[in-house]
Amino acid sequence: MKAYDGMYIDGAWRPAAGPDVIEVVNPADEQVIATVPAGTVEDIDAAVRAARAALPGWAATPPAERAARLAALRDVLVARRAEIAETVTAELGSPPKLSDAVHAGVPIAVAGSYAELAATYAFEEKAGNSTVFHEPVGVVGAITPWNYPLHQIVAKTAPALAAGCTIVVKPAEDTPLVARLFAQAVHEAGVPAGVFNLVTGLGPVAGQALAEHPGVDLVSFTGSTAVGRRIGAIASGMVKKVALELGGKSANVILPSADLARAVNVGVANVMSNSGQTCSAWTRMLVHEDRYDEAVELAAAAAAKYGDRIGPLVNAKQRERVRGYIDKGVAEGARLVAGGSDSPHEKGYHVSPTVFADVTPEMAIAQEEIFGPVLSVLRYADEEDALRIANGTVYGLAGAVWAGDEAEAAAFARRMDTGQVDINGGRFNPLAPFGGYKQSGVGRELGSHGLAEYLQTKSLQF
Ligand code: TXE
Repeated sequence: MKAYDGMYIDGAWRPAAGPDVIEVVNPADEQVIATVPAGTVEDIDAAVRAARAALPGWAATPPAERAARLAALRDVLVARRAEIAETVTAELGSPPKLSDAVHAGVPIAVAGSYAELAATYAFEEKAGNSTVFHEPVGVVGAITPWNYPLHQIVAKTAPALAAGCTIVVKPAEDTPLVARLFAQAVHEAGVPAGVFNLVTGLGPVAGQALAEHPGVDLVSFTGSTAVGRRIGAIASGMVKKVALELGGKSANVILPSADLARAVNVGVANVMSNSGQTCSAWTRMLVHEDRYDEAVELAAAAAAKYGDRIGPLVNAKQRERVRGYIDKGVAEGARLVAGGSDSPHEKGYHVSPTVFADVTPEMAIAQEEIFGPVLSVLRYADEEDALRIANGTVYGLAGAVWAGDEAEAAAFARRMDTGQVDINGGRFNPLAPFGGYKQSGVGRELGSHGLAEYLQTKSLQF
């Protein structure tokens, strides 16, 4: 057990204002592996002051130099890749392969993409007789969740720094260790003091203090809808800018012309990966009634094959929440064809890969975000029915469409009320804007659209 000390504020590790600590638990064996300080209002205030003091200098730093720091940051993340993966495995419980490929690999790709974007983005443009300048919004307050702990921090920090903003990050209480590692990486990359600051702490204390701080110009939040609403209300009440990335209930629409086996197998893998703790997961599989039974069989077999290859959920609360949804699905009359709420594990917050058949669109398991390894398979009668079901939730974050040819799938995807759709499987693209329609959120992350969130425009007329 390690007792970590200090907050990264103004370019150095400073003692926390109060004595309280947060215990970090390994969800695979339920052992306490570390403690970190629980930040208070005073810590947040010190961090925001440091960010404000650093803002004029960083905003005036030429984009090429900001790009150089981001490239250096990417290089440090590459050099520390194994350490990142091990840290995420320890505090999130993800299998080592996933920790390397996704939890370390994706942030490296995103940091790299912003090193390039900072160098190439048109921070100044002409519009008729005007010159339009894209200037940094100011001090960013970032509140991040635990499900992709480093990615969520990098997806906010890299564009903020590229834009010329300074930032205070309050990471999730379950996963503060990789956040601390990231602060070290920022330091090693030569990012000037005060540009990036980290305060670990509880959401209702440190998170709330950050959202409410008058020195914060933009609040960027990823997490639950309930907290997102609260933060949105605080931010808009204070006329701050706000970006919210909330939940999802994404549809995986398998059209009759699709390669069914591939669509189902990739679809199951998408849901089970990271033990289902992915806001964009394709948790509703929509299959034509003629191929429904075949798809259910394939999905159950694919899920059973996963068995122990998925890690535990992040904590006991999440496991109870997911088990609750599984019990609810059974009570609502859905048919359990793989998994269930029992787990063969003695230790750890495990839930087996679970598949429900005979799910109807109004059931809770087809409407609400479960955030666990639980797939619902729904049947549709024709394309219009599929579209109605796909669009029939309050969410609109992501989705997938499979068809015999890409054009057919893309035509369907254009009619979906959702921010991102993978066509016949898709491929991860760090430049693709990511964010929600409807109640999945406000704003976009990644690529140039993600950078634009951290900019405000000024025009001069000549
Ligand atoms: O989220 P919280 P939880 C969804 C998912 C999951 C559910 C609950 O459905 O099952 O949310 O997860 C900080 N003021 N997502 O309870 O509480 C908190 O410290 C300011 C989807 O873990 O929203 C953490 O840093 N901040 C999601 C962050 O908010 C507060 C990823 C997220 O925690 C706060 C995670 C407050 N009052 C969960 N209360 C996604 N979209 O990817 C908490 N926080």
